[in-house]
Amino acid sequence: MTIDFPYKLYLVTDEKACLERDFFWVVEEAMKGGVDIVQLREKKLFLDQFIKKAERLKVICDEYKVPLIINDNIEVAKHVGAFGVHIGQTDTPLEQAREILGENFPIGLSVETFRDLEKPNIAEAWYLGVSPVFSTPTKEDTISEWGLKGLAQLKSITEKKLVAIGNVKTQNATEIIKFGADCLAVISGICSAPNPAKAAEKFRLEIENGLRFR
Ligand code: TZP
Ligand code: MG
Repeated sequence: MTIDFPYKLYLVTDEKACLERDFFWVVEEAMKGGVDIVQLREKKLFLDQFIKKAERLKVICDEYKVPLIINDNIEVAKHVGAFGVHIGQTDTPLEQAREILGENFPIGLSVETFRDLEKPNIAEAWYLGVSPVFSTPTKEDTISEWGLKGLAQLKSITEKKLVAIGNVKTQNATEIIKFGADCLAVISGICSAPNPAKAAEKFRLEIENGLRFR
């Protein structure tokens, strides 16, 4: 997998986290503020609704030239012509996803433990989601967290780009970058912010700060 991963601020969507505001407005504001990659993450929608939402989001992402990634669902990703998919350790296995999607389709993969890195075909991953870097109320079924030390260790053993997710806030963003994350993935820090565009701008600044130490 040799597709470039130059992205720095990754919005992972969650309708609930948007706090009654229009979902598409929140995502668009986030892109105006500097989000440069978006993942549609839907756990409860029926397939037809999932596809409709993905199609509408794709139009907006295309306007901003921001790649759209679909969480978990390979069929939806293919159907709407998404840029890529993101899979976790309990989703379709990477090798199977690769077989379905073909050689050059970007597939992001979450890793939760060092053991996940030993699995065959890890080389097939487009990037690694460091999941969770910190535990978070947004996702309650995680068992442990990588922490900054774990993140730094990961960085030292893999060449893959690392996307940190889990309680990533503007307050800890610089630190997470300093410890080895190449990109920050955020749900509530942007979706629930009073001003999602401003929040994204602040994240971009903090990321730039962190990169100066690398
Ligand atoms: N995977 C690991 S943590 C997480 C996901 C989807 C949730 C991140 O949400 P937040 O609100 O940015 O902590
Ligand atoms: Mg998943």
